[in-house]
Amino acid sequence: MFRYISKYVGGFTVALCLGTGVQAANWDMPTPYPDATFHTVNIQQFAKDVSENSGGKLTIKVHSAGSLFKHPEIKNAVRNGQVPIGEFFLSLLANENPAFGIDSQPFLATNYGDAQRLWAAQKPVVDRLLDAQGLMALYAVPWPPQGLYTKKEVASVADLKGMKFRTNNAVLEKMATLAGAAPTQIEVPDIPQAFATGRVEAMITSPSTGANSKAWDYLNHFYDTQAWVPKNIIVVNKRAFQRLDAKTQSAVKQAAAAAEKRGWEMSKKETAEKIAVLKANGIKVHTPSPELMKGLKDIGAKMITEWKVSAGADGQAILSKY
Ligand code: PCA
Repeated sequence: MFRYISKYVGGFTVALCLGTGVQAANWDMPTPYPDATFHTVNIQQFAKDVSENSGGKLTIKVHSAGSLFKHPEIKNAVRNGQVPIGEFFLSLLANENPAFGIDSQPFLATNYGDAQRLWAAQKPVVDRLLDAQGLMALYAVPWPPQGLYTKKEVASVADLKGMKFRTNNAVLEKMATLAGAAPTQIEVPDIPQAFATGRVEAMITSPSTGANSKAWDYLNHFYDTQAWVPKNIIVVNKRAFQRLDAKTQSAVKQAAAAAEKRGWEMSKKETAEKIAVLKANGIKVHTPSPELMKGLKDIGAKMITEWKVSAGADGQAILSKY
């Protein structure tokens, strides 16, 4: 005969299974992205692996599409212990410290090999900055290379002038501003509505997000600029992690390592697959004109020069290692 009691400790539920001495934890995990997103699919597998690896001692319930916490709140929710674990777009933290935003700098790392090297250079700094906030990174997975989506055809950066431009962090906001566009921050689940109501008319994102947001319903062109390869990161609250017994901790770490490996492979596969989906649904997929590429790269060059100044010694350490 077992009696279960549930106790709300620091924002998450710990179920005590009395009579066996077994203590199981249930973690709620917010993510900003919808269920069909490959990152979310990967997280569901991660959660399953954690449960299996830990012999059921830890279960993770994924709350997708910003349903538990909105994207901008997720990091602090984990930091404050409102939830023990969460996912967010790493470069969303660029306004906190430029080191978080290096993977969203236009044309610095534009393919998976470079993205991997950049992550190796960036990780020690990210780990240290997160540690100081009581957080620990479990793993990071990139989105496919970022391309430009527009309603109207675009031959050069001059054509972006005045366009209402959807952004997802301060780095892209800067880029849009330098291009003469009018940036508006919009979360992924809100993209279709923002286009449909005319709040925006262009965006830079992956083939994944374009296809999953059914871009063909509200725009016509995709320019395969392969401009950067930004990452999502999964972080835990250190105190919550330390409350797990050693075996469960290593079960989590093992599942995280597998998720990182699997996620990078999923991302690589997504690129061609989702470009094909865009095409099949009538989006015109363009190789960007040399003029458009030159204009975007000039903006990238300007941004990295400014980034170096603002990122200081950490920035220098990342770039010289990269
Ligand atoms: N999709 C997310 C992050 C980058 C991407 O490809 C977004 O558009 O916000």
